Amino acid sequence: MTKDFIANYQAHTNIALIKYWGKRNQDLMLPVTSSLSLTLEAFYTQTQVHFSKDYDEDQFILNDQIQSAQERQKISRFLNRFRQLKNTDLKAQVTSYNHVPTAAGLASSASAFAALACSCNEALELKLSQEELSIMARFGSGSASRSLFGGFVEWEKGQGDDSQSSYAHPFDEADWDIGMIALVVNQKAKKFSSRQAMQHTIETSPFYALWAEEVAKDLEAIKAAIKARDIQKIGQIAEHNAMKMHATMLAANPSFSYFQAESLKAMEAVRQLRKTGLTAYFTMDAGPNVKIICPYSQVAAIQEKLSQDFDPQNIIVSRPGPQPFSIPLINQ
Ligand code: 2P0
Repeated sequence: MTKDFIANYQAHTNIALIKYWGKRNQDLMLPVTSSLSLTLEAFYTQTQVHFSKDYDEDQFILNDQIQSAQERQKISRFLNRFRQLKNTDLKAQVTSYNHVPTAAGLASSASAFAALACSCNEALELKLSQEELSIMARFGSGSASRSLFGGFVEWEKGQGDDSQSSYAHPFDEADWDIGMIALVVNQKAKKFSSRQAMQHTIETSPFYALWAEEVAKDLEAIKAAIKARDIQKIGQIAEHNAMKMHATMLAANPSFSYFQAESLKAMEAVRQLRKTGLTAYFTMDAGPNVKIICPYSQVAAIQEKLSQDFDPQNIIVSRPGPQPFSIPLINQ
């Protein structure tokens, strides 16, 4: 009799302080630069995978909704990599819950593919290391490679076309006074995927060549600042790095931007917070929402000030988050 293989994992999202923007090899999902992120406690995905001879085809259920054929195919391609390692053709049911508050409008592909990779590893008894799982998660979504670890995480770009050389590793546990606040300015889906946007930037932006050089410098500087627990320095470097990434998009041809009027208002609000003596710096990804890096001890004061200009429901506070962990199975 064929055995069933089942596991359920929780993985947390991460926000890059030194951004990943561009692939040197799209097929192998290899990035142009290394990047560095902070895993967040407040936002996570729980994903159960169940490989069984009872399924004729893969199924993908997200937040209790059966997903489209296109979404299912993306998951199937990801599952194929694990099936190959196990030398099995068992189909699977993937049941996933995103605990990224719907209002947050934050990307969830990082936590989603990290959780799925961990569940596949355990269900199929593959015994892959965290680094090997980071490589597997990378094939789902680049940023997912970083969600295999908690705290501050560095994703190494690796060498040449060596697919196995690019993975994440923990850099610092972030078990000190640091937090992040997500300021949600728009809940609608983004206009264009980051995957297309980063490729368009590489192909058309004259600023892109500078980007890779800047990232190398920012990465060294932020690592020193993290080791020194100098949050002001960390914030300054992260804020500048994010703006340089967005500048590459403004210089693309045709140009594009994820900035919306409310994003600019949020960035200005953060600058004003600094003028009142608070320690707060912003970063922004491939969407209009703004994230604020600050000491956790200041989140209440920052929340109170921001509540004067933004809906308190749209101000979501987080501590640094953990690496993925196993959770009880969902009743079948
Ligand atoms: C990051 N972003 O480092 C950067 C900053 C967005 C801006 O990683 O094509 O969804 O699946 O590798 O990981 C978003 O890109 O893109 C992202 P793919 P992904 O967090």
